[in-house]
Amino acid sequence: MRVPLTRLALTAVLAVPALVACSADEPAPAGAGGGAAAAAMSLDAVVPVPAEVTPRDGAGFRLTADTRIRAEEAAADGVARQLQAALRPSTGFGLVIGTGGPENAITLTLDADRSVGRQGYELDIAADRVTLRARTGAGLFAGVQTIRQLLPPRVDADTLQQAEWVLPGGRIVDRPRFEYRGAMLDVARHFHAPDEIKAYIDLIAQYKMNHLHLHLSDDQGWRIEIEAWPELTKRAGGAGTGVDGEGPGFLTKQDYSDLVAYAAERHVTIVPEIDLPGHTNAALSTYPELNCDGTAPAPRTDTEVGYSSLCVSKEVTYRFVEDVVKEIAALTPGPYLHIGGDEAKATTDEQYGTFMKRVLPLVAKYGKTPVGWHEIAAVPLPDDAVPQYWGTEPEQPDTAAAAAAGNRILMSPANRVYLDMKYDKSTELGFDWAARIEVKDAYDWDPARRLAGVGERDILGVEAPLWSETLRTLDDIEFMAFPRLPAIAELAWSPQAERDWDTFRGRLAQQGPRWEAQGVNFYRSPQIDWK
Ligand code: NGO
Repeated sequence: MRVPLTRLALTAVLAVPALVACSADEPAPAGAGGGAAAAAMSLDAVVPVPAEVTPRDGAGFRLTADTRIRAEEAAADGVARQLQAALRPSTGFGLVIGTGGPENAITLTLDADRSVGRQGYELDIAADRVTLRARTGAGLFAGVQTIRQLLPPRVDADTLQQAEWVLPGGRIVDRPRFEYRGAMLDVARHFHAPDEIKAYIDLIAQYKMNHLHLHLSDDQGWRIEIEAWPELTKRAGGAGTGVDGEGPGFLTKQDYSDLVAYAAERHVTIVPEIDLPGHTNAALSTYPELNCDGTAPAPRTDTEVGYSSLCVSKEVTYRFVEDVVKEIAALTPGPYLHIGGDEAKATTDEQYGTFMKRVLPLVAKYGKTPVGWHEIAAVPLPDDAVPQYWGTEPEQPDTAAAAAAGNRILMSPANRVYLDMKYDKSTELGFDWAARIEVKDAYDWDPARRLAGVGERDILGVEAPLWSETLRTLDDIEFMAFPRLPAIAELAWSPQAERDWDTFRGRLAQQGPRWEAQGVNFYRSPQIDWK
């Protein structure tokens, strides 16, 4: 059942004093139950579960009005400000960023042991100080997400809260299993405005996801400004272009660059996708010359797939694709450019091969690494190309052959990680063509044992796509993503040996009050004992 909770309503609920369980000068013992504000979290309450957790008996670290944040290197400054901004509204503490001694301070420093790698961190929580070490800003940012989760859930409220702000004592050493942990948002079927995309970036980043793939074009709409082909967004981004005529809109280049910068501050890389050569009715209906017969088809807002294709035999097709790739590559500091390639059923295998043979090198020409849905593995691939497996079967020979040839694979098996699949038969939103996916289905599998011929070392990462045929609002997005997205984030970050459905259920339950504090609309799965 859908539980509609607006941000506003939740903020109001959280501000009610009756929910404040303990007085400010009477610290509650760590680990005690009771009021949401009373107990310190336990050191292993984190999602994704860290690689190594060593609790320490005795007092944790108590944040007070005098606690400072220290950034030992200039490069740690930005993350220090993010930590300050995350904790200030709810604690009401100034958390001044400065130098001075390490006592009663949270120190951020870039001198971590090499073993944490570029994305990992070490967190030491003692009674008199907290030390977060990493080798990069990304590692510090990941550690800050852990610190947030080790404070009482109401720390995530944006209004002043009364609570004991105690971090449990101990040490965490953490690093990701896979370097690429992603979410995908389809802004083509229904456009989602920059503010909604930013909200989603914040939500995924707190679970240490570091890529957001934007599906920018499809049969229904074209959602990114291309200067050389200006009618694309004028017509195919305009009124009536979302599924069922709802959800029109597009990103200007400025919007897109703002999103890229916003994401980068949160150590999230945007991966743009232009779906080619199929899923292109929006372009075909805008520019007649892209059709083999020179006639533009009517725009379409239904949810059929597999009927459209750019004309593979015309030169203008490759001028079009090159212009698009060039302009998008210029907006994209990240390494990847996704060229779709799925469900090109209106194209013969030979035409598909001809098309990809010309388009894959264009991505390289503009300095990017091509990603494509796994159908691209049917053609000869450059060494660095990344097929994204979205099937439901345990075998996909082309993808296995690509892995054997050294290409890295992005794992998105639709019956495990498609966030647009219904949870159960009562879910109003979404589809069920691949499966109904309850939280346990999303969590309880191993990416390295999912696809024949694709093992741990062949996998670049895991990505959770959210297609938007049935989604209208940010509330809809949140409802389909939570709680499955954190489950998939853990699958992609945590060592397989540390993952366990039973302990995950307990840790996930503790995220519920956090989402309530944040105003996130989530599915209260009956598989989880929500507090
Ligand atoms: C498929 C299809 C998309 C749909 C989605 C819906 C891929 C890669 N192509 O996934 O066009 O939106 O399913 O679940």
